Amino acid sequence: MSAADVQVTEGAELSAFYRNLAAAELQPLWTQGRSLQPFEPAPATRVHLWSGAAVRELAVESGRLIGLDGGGDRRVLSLANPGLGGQPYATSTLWAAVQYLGPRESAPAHRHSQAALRFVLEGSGTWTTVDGDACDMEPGDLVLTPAWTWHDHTNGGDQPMMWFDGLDMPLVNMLDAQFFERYAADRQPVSGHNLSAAAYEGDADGLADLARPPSDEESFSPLFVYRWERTDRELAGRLAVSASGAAELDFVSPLTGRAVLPTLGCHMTRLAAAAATAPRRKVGSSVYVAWAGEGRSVIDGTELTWRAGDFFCSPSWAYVEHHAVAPSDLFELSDRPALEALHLFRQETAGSPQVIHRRLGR
Ligand code: 1HN
Repeated sequence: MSAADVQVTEGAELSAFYRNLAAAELQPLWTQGRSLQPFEPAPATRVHLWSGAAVRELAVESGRLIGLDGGGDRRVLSLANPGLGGQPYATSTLWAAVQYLGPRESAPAHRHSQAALRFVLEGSGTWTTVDGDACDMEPGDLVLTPAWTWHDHTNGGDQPMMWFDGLDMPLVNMLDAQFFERYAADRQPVSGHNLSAAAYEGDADGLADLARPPSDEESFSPLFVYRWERTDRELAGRLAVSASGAAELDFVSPLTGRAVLPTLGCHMTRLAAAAATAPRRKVGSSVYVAWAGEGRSVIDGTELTWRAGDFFCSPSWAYVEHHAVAPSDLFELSDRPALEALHLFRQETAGSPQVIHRRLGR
């Protein structure tokens, strides 16, 4: 028997072996390459920017064309990352969307395992009721609807209302941990207005790093609304004493000093004109709302040019640096608390700005 014959025999034997593996629903590790164990995160999430003007126009159109009674409970347009194969997710772990609620409309009460938060973009006269607490929503306010809290939105005014929705939906769904329940009536009873704000809205509570040690008792912040007026004041105070022209804060529970929700973190960056943040990378993804100003961000070598109203995202382990052209505020939603809880979080800062190899945006 020649060497060639042996190889043919081995080849046929191996082919049969691989067929038998497949038939037995087994897969060998040795054919997978590095895809299962990359040397560092290799996210499918792509760096992407959604024009705020374009999103706004389509959200307004959805208000004209789509009723709230047509199923879905909410009139929501999700930011769909082009790297995620048509899934309605902004990143592999974060749902991000714009919700439109017309004058005198209300979105019915429900609850779900997925935790949610809102960053109000425009409008007035609307409140979100969270477990009986009717929280007024004004532009720049952050409103929490933690996992399994009843919530409904009511627009009692004459203006349309738009806000940014962030949910941990991809993460909770991938863990097969999602439950959903409709409330028996359209709206839940209101036990009072702005109750959590009255109880917990101390001067800088929930915005500063608190001296009090974290407690394990609460999984989410008991303060459901973080008013823009306080956020703005706190950022202004920090910027006034900042040598770099950048001021940052985390939104935290006034009770524990921990992130507002166990799975979702919120951060705000204020930049003076011409100021920049150092290139930083972290495990986990983020979605940014350009709340004020204009500037550019470099993410993994891609430069995004943004102005107030735009949305963009960063994948896990991508270097991110922000440069302001005009005085700017960036709201950031991230999955950081989930990664920290699982002891998977890492971050690092680079010494020099990134080399730009691609430009996206305006
Ligand atoms: C939800 O409950 C809201 O309450 C918004 O406003 C968006 C997206 C998916 C699932 C539930 C809301 C949502 C959502």
